[in-house]
Amino acid sequence: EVFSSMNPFAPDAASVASSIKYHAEFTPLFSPEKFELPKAFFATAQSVRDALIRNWNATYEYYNRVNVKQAYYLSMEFLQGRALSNAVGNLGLNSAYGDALKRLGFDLESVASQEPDPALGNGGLGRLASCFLDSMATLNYPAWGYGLRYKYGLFKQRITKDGQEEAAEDWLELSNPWEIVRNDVSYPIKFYGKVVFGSDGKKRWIGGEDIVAVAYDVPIPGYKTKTTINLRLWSTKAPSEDFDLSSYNSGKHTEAAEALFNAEKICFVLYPGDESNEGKALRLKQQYTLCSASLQDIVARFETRSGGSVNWEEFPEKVAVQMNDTHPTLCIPELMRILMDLKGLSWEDAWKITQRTVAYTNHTVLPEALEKWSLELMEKLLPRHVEIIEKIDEELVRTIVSEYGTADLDLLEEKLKAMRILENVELPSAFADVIVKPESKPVTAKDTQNGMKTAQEEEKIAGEDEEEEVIPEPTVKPPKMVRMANLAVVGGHAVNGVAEIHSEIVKQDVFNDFVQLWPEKFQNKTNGVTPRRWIRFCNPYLSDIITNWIGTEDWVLNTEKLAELRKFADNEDLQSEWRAAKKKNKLQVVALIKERTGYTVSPDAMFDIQIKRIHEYKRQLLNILGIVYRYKKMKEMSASEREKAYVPRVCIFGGKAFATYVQAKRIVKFITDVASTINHDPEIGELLKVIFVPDYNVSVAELLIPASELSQHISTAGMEASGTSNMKFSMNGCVLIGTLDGANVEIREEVGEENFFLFGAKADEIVNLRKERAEGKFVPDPTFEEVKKFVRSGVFGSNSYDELIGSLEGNEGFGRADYFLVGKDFPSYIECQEKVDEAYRDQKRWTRMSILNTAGSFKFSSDRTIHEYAKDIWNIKQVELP
Ligand code: DL6
Repeated sequence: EVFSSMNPFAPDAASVASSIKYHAEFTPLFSPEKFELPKAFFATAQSVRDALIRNWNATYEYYNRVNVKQAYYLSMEFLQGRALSNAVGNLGLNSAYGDALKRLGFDLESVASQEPDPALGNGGLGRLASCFLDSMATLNYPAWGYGLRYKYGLFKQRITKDGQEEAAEDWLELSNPWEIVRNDVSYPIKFYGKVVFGSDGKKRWIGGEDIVAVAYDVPIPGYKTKTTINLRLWSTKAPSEDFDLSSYNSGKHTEAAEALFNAEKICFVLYPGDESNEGKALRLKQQYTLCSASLQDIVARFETRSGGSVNWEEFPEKVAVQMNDTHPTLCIPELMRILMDLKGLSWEDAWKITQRTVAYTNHTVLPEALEKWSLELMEKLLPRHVEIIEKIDEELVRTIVSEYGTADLDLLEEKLKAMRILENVELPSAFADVIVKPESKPVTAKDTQNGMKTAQEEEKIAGEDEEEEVIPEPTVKPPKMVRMANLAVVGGHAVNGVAEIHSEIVKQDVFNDFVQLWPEKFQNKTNGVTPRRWIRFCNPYLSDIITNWIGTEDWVLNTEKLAELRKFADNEDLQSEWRAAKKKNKLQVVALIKERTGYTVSPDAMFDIQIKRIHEYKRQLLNILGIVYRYKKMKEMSASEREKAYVPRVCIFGGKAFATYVQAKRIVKFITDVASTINHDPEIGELLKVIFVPDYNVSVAELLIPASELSQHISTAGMEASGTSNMKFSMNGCVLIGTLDGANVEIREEVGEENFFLFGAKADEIVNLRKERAEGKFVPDPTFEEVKKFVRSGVFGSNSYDELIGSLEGNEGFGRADYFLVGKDFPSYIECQEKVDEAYRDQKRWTRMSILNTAGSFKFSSDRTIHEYAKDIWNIKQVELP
């Protein structure tokens, strides 16, 4: 038999089958005699990749030729999920691949399930980046993603009797069939060293440690288009001359390879623990590697596309750089460095170009998540960048002084404190004398030595006769820090939040001072998710129903069409088809739960799901305490009362707690303890089951979301920037219970308030509620006291959960008194859950709510979001390939 590659123009089952066989034979992953499932996956993926590469080449050949403006999306995370079904689906080759694999004795679904789920991300931010790539390609926008190729993905989560355990996720163990290593595309990256003046009078960054970033390209296909864009992931290695051959030959093997290890370890894991100084340095190295390699690559492409005549002023007309959160903020000083030190531009020109090129998306208002780096560390690691940042800070101080003047020094001081990029750092010398008020001039050790007195000393002198000697406290200087969010706001031309309410909070609270200066920079871009992966491919049963009732499959590209379902919301035929599809999806989850946890659950119970990172603000604790309360009430009833009062529920949790986030890990442990008590209680039976699905990832979400009936988005109002799983659930006909937070607000508006279960305090009440709480004015509802007491009574094992329950009360040693207001929202949550049961009992009403959720979800396609970024921030145009 002659093996040939697939015919790209007519990929029928026969040519696809021969291409798969070709790769099974010639791609040397497994021994040739074993053409079993894993090998079938690799061979199939390689064959699909051939098709992608053809389109990928055509795409960039064309972009190079017409020299279009291109957007570059820089992100530390891309949570891609499995690629095979997505690629085959986007290429429209489902039946060709399905039939071909059948001929070879396999089915597409089982082959696809062999693929490891690449977890190069942590949560919403990374998955959003991947949804954006899908939309950019689908909509034919010239775009490109840049990230890091972590050797290990986000950890594998195991659930044991002690709670969560983490293990390395070796997703590359059998290699990644999608990537193309570009050994010819590599850039030098420097750390440490020093800055000197070159003979031309320009600054030079020399010495230090040099590594190399190497490109790995992953083609990203659009849906029903030839456009295939690139996700370029950087891996790090040592320059070849760094291998110390003579040490090696003299027997010092480890020392000889030290430089290799030092370079490679940069890309070992996403978010390495950063409690140690080494951990912090490693994270900063990761961020700088991403920024430097990507910008060197972008600049090189700009130069190539410009041919012989490079006009740097045109750079922002050809390049838009989007920084996904603050992690890539070093792009700003790095682009400045490249333009000034390597391309010879003046500060003024480089600054104009940088500002016009770069934009920043904020994804969180949690103060602890707004990144700051120690100036000392940064000075060591990136000395040239610190000089540039200092100058940007100085220019900013000049702007603030000219805006606010020196008449009201208190006001000026307040503004400088809030807005400066450098924190706890003396004012640049040009301003020191102008602004510092005599009485607030910080007292330094030198001052006291020179005879100046501290305030305490002055007081002591005044009351010398009556008071005992007061020993002045030594002044501990707060650490000097670089505030990356401030740098991102100053250095970029646009700043956007990710949902309406979040963008308002960004404007009114987090960056309010900057809004006064530059109101035109601030925007909202409500997140979205790709309807390809998140309905069409993960929920084929529902997709077929939608297509049949709307009469076209166009909704996959034009989600506005989903609104047409509204007119059929009460149609009994649609309703029964809708329920049947949900049931089929639930059956798949029943099997998943059995396989992963050993528990058997009923597909007739309501599937109530909360899947997201485990975080106190997301309030998994509120959910599980609600379940505990329900359980307690059930136990107080007779069997018949119980059945009348409650709808059977399977409460499903999934999510990972960051390895060093102790409280989040306690929450995981508590959920699994509650699960094991309730699930083994014969009195309760199928009325209530609690499941923690271990190792939650994109593939698990693709199964759970289509099967969901109720999903929980119950963060403390004002704390969830947007949420994106809320969008995925709603699209899949799931009804949401939630607070007025993030994108919940807009989802509720779109699907109708009667189709959303709302509870809890509102964002603008939170500050006061916390204040009252701290002042001891909060009177907990009896239901809350009751549930806490029940937990402490030992029903869920010998653990007293002091740290968890204590955190809700502010007991000494357990942190801020119920900072996330679980106690405050508990009664309204319980009441709302009763309304959920009541609605679910009426299946017609429930199905109507479910249909109206799908129908109202059209706004939340990432296609809409990407159109908005393209128009309002990037200024790029759609370019269809000829
Ligand atoms: O914008 C994507 C996603 C939002 O949907 C979530 O609400 C938000 O929590 C998440 N933010 C982050 C940033 N974390 N940090 N640091 O993941 O972004």
